[in-house]
Amino acid sequence: MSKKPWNVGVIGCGFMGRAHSNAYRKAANFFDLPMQPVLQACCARTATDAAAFAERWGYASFETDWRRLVERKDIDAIDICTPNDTHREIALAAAAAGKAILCEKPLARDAAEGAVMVEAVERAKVANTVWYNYRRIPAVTLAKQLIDQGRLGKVFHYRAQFLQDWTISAELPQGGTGLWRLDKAVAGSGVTGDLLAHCIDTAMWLNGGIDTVTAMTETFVKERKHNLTGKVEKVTIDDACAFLARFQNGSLGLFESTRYARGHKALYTFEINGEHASIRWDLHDLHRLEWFDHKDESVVRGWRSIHVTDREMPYMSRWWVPGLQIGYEHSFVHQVADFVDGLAAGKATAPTFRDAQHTQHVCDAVLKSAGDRQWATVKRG
Ligand code: SOE
Repeated sequence: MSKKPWNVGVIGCGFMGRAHSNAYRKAANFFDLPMQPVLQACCARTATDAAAFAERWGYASFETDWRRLVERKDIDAIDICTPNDTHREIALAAAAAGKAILCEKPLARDAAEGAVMVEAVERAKVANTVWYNYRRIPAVTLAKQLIDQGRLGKVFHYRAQFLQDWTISAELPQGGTGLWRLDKAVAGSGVTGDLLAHCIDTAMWLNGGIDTVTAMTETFVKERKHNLTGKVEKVTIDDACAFLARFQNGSLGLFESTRYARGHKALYTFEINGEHASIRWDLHDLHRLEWFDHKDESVVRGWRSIHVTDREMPYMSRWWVPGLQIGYEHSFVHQVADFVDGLAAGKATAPTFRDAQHTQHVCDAVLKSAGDRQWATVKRG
């Protein structure tokens, strides 16, 4: 290996452990990275799971205690892919050990936890990022470029939805491996922190900060068997959440998320309406960006569907040839590539913990507003 190795320790071997491992393996094959990501160690609770994951993904070693992994001298970066209630403790230990930290979204269960994490990484001066991966889908990055070029003009409306349908059955239990997202003690919230956090991150990246919100939430199934206690317990997460927002640039936001939209598995969509043009994106068709430009000649004016595969488009010169699209997994590869480039250049890679903390503040305001049935102001910092 001619490049300097960059040794990664991944904690958590579930869905995101797989998505990130795949990204570390591929990033240097497709991008000219200044360092070579190395799958140095993974960590799961049991030796059987950790060994199987290490074998499948090609990790050099494994641990069953994340503290041991964080203390290891041969690890440069810690990747936190565990449930939300563990993010804070692992991040604090990793910062104290001087490791770079890549944390799965949301940063924390709430802004109070997030604040401690931001303080820890900034005090330790360790590189940090949060995996809000949708920013790095080429069509979404292209939307950012078009907006930053001023092509939309003044923005009036921002609309986003993230719809799923996997918790409709009342027989589905809550808690434990695979279902911790339904357990408020572990997840912090329901769709607000899990799904709307993505929408909020993208929205503030594309359209700037949010000042105030008014929200409503609902928990449709009130009780579920808890996998850890075996008892039927109250469900305290939000199954669905909708909110209105006022952006700092004067535009109006409309956000909706639910796990009860029968027929939708992961329908993340956003639409932005500006003075001159509009943009629309849909995760189910993620390689396309819909674009309407009022400057077009009226007889041919209409929504066009841009197939985001040309070499001039974000990230695409690294992949195949024009016309051949990429998908969900590549957003993670892009984040690894950007993070390693940033590390070598001594630059932060967004979204940092501090960026992600802005999203925590919006989520907190949304949940407060729903509880109080009143508008809530989003805290800063
Ligand atoms: C939930 O089903 C989930 O996996 C989220 O946790 C992810 O962040 C989202 O990208 C897809 O849906």
